[in-house]
Amino acid sequence: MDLQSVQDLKGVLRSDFYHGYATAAAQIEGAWNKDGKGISIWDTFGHTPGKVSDGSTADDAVRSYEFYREDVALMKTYGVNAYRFSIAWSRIIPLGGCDDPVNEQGIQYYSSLIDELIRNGITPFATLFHWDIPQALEDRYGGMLNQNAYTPDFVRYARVCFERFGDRVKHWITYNEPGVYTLAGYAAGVHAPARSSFRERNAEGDSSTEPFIVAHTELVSHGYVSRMYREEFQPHQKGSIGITLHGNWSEPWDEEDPLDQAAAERAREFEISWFADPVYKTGDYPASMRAQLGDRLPRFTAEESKLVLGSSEFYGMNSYTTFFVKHKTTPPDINDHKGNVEIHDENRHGIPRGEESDTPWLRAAPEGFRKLLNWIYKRYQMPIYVTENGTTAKGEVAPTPDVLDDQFRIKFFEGYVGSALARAVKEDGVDIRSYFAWTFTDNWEWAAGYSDRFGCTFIDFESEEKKRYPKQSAYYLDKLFTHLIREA
Ligand code: GBH
Repeated sequence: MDLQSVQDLKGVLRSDFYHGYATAAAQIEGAWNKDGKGISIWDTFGHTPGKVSDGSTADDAVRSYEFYREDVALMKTYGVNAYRFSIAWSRIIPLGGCDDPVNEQGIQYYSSLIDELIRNGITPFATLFHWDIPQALEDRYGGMLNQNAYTPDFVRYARVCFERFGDRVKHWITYNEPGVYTLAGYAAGVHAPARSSFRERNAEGDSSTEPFIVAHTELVSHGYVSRMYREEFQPHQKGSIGITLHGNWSEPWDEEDPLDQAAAERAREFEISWFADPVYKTGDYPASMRAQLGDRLPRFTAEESKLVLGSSEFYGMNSYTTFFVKHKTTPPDINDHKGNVEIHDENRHGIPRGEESDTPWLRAAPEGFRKLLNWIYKRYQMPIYVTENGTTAKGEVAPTPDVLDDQFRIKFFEGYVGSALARAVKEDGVDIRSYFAWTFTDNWEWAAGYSDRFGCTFIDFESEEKKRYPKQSAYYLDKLFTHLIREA
């Protein structure tokens, strides 16, 4: 666990750099129907047989709803100065709608969590939406498929959060990975609300249209919430507001082939610029998407475009891995949302995209992360807040000394933070202001259930109290950031 490879990087990160862990309410809280909480689409999903690979639900998850004080104390021993959590909409407004009642017990929970963080010198970053829309809104009008009905409900929910927490929360994120929400939920149909064109999997849905409609709703409603915050709250609360986008690095399969280079750029645009161009660059979708999707891609009205462009005060970035991308010679499938490309694990020379984790899509590829930081910074010219990055590791099944000494994860962080991120700042001049590791503890990894362990803390899910066991990577990150961050 030495810092050999980063010796030359002492103090390269700004003295006010934020580092800590990111989590999501539905993955950690448990208490799914306690203290007045309404059910979310993820409660429904977890309770539907056959949806989650290990058959589990998030009913208890890691019980952070009860153990948040102990968790903050543990986090403090990990040396963090910030924590990114999400608020469960259905705890705040159980039925979700703009005329539905507020649940004071839900408010109380987040208020106590925020106080506990601040008492411990940990800066709260709050995400309003990390995929858990109240089920009642899905039932009432189809959730985000209905932009006009949905938008006032999301705006009112955000208003309640700003009113009740904004005196203490100064970093707001409207949406976590709007692209993953829509693609996994409405294109692949493997996440809630489980809609797609594929009838063997989902009873309803249309993968060729719905993902683009839902994405449009997310962008426009984000725009309204951001405007409200900046007009009504920011002048006295003095916080900032933005959105967090997902994105992996797309590397050409054959780096010499202009068609593969173009395919990789197109893949980045479909994955990232779909959201980032409207918000940071043009107020519209990328031309490559319009060319392939035509009228299936919604159009921004002039008013929407103006609202969305400039609506995020920083670039919230989640990234995990790299893929090789090869051009196709056949026309795009109606359900394609990746830019009509082939995705590969190896490039033309047979070089793999990275070392395998315990999660099929995720391979350790720090160099791709550095390239992506550069690509985003160059295209969008915004300060970057890395809001998620992390990994699973093979063989983490019990809290044995070997497993807790998680060298694979340590090596992952050494590469992604110690090499890629710190060098992107020092040598490439990228403006990076935070790093949140995914994640604090093992948790409920959505449709993968409890099998994919992303935590820097091992959880014994069999035990009643979901016992926590620190992994060495948590202490490594502490040492690493102490070294990298400039002293004030
Ligand atoms: C993030 O999504 C989420 O914000 C977080 O909640 C989650 O726990 C974390 O990452 C780890 O997964 O199975 O081949 O169809 C990351 C983006 C998008 C990655 C969906 C996995 C499914 C690929 N994820 N993707 S596949």
